[in-house]
Amino acid sequence: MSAFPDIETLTDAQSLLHYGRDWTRFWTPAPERVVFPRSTDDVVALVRWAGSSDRRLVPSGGRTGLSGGAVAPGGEVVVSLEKMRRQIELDAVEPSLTVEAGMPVGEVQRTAREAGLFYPVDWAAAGSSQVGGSIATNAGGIRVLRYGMTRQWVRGLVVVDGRGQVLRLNRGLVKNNSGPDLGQLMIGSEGVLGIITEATLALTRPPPTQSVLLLAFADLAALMPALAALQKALSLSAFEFFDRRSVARVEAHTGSSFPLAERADFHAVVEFDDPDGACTDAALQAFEALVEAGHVTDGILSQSEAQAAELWRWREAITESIAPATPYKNDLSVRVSRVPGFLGALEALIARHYPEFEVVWFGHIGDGNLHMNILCPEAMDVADFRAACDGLSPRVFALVREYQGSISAEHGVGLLKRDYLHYSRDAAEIDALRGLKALFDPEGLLNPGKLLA
Ligand code: 2HG
Ligand code: ZN
Repeated sequence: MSAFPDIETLTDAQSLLHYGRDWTRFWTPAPERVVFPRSTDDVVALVRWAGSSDRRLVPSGGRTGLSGGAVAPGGEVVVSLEKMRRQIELDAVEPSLTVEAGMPVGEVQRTAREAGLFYPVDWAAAGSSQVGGSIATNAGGIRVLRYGMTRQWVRGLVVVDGRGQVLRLNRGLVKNNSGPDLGQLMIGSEGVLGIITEATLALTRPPPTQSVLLLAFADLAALMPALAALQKALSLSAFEFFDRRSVARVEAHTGSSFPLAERADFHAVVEFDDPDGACTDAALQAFEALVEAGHVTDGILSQSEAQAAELWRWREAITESIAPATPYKNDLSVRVSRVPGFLGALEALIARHYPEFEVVWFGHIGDGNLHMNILCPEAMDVADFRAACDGLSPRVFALVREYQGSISAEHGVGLLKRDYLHYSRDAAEIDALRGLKALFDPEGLLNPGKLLA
């Protein structure tokens, strides 16, 4: 057994609780200790120590995950990257930014902005999430419609795998066709193959001023024709929908009142390029055409950046507004055009089997990604609620399979979805994933129990 390396460590109960969990609340955190490496070499030393002393490591970023991917429920050692948050290089020509993995994504966005550039991957928790975690979970967010997911923006990675090897992957290159891209394998691997310690992220030019339309739809079927029409008329950066219950929850939580006179079953926040108001007329025409076609019943167009931000709040504040009701989250995807049929089928399923459940629907409908949050009834014990939802999950995932979708569009598999992976990945794929695990982490030191059983 090798000696524990000289690395800052915490073992007090409060730290174990704080660093031992993410935003999920279904598992009790019970790590042995929390360690704070300051370099890639420190991480190598930790992996080697874990191998020789029968310890398991849970890589930990901002812990804003929603699938239990960063939870340490079984005496693991939490490896927090938060002390590794240095900027390594800003290259304004490429343009790209190389940072240590513990830098918050919000700081990447700010650094890019200050250099007259833009890091476009964005989601409500971006400010507190960290680069390493966002890559390990291939974070998506609200502008995937235009910019894609984190995967598209990673130009290079430094990873310490479960053998204690340092992999320097792609080294910031734009073009590199020298065989399969191992960096892409690490993206979305949820810390089971390696611990990301550095990343080179591509940046882009900032978009022009954005305007926002808040729309109320006549019915579910209206969503797709509206998306198609708006995509034709405008250059969209987001098309985010939410239902009537989302509005009620945000109103109750924030105390604001919904700005549309007409409250519908389904709404969307639609963001588009509008440099100096040049696209305002096109937006209004598209809106009127949608009203005439009977798809849209009401709407508002933002008149200022401040108002655009206010309209966005109706979408962005949903997660925090429903959090007190211990939501059981499902983050599902199907092909974009199949969303209305899929949502209708899910609603029918829940109404039939669990009529007492309140389900809040919202998500990135322009990407085919639905967030289905089942709220715990006030009178119900959380453990009973969890058990009931676990009973529902196989039925939900059977529908996902029928629609050839994914059981996790963006939140990852973690502990929450691990036992359901086979609903959206077939046996041959899961077998290949196990092969990768055996290759990069033969002793199973990294993030045990996540993604793969
Ligand atoms: C979002 O889209 C996040 O706001 C969170 O992915 C979704 O709370 C959720 O279910
Ligand atoms: Zn989301």
